[in-house]
Amino acid sequence: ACSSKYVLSQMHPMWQGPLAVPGGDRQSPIDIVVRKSIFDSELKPLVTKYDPQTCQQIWNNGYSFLVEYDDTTDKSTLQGGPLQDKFRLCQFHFHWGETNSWGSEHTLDKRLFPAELHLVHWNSDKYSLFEEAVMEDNGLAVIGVFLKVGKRHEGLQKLVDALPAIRHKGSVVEFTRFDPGCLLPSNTEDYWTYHGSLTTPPLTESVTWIIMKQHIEVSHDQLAVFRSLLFTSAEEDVQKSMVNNFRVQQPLRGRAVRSSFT
Ligand code: BO1
Ligand code: ZN
Repeated sequence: ACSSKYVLSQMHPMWQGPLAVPGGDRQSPIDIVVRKSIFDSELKPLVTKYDPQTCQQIWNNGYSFLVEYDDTTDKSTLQGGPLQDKFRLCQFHFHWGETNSWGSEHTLDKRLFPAELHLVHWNSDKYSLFEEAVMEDNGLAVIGVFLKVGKRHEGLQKLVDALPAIRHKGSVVEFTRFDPGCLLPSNTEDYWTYHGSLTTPPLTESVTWIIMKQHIEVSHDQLAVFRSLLFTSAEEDVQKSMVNNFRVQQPLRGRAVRSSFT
């Protein structure tokens, strides 16, 4: 076994260089092998209480676009499911591919989806800031939702309409009154859960992942607008399309993936 607390992660084309990251035994994303997941009757339905008034801004961070929420109070929270504590929403973002054949970070029996939504929450019962929670075992909870190509998603369209204003890395615009609950599938009772990590630096192993069984549908045109974003800033002379912003799959290393359904 590796005795060092730190391992060198693989070089990632979008990261600045190789990074020393904690652990290595519970990294994300993973392939969910459906027939190996373990039904747990103790897993409760998710309880999301999202206040659209806490929505603040949307920005291009050079890796994805982030919709950020005011997380100074418990106004937008996640409870229940596999969680003992209350978690506060701080942001959501997506990962997607250059075509509809891939783009998700998690996979189901090796099946790829064109995109994946991540709703990021931190434990406000135990910690007072994201920065504190991100270092801790039970610090974060991220909901993952797969996107499939089909009919246009009405809720997503308000977001899509804001994207041309944040085409370049580093651009930010005000974005308010967006209810993140509109991006959840109708059935939030069925999900898989496992212990993992953030999928971009700092890659800390602080995340309870909750992956929804039901996907949401978005149109090809809506995903095309995601792909019109840029990894590059306005100052750079060679523009790079923001596509394939997902991490490669990580080994399960004996972890259990539990399901809330049979
Ligand atoms: S993900 O959901 O595993 N893809 C993921 C990966 C990285 C972060 C969040 C979620 N990073 C952090 C940044 C912080 C920032 C926070 C909330 O997101 O490291 O600086 O405050 O936006
Ligand atoms: Zn993510």
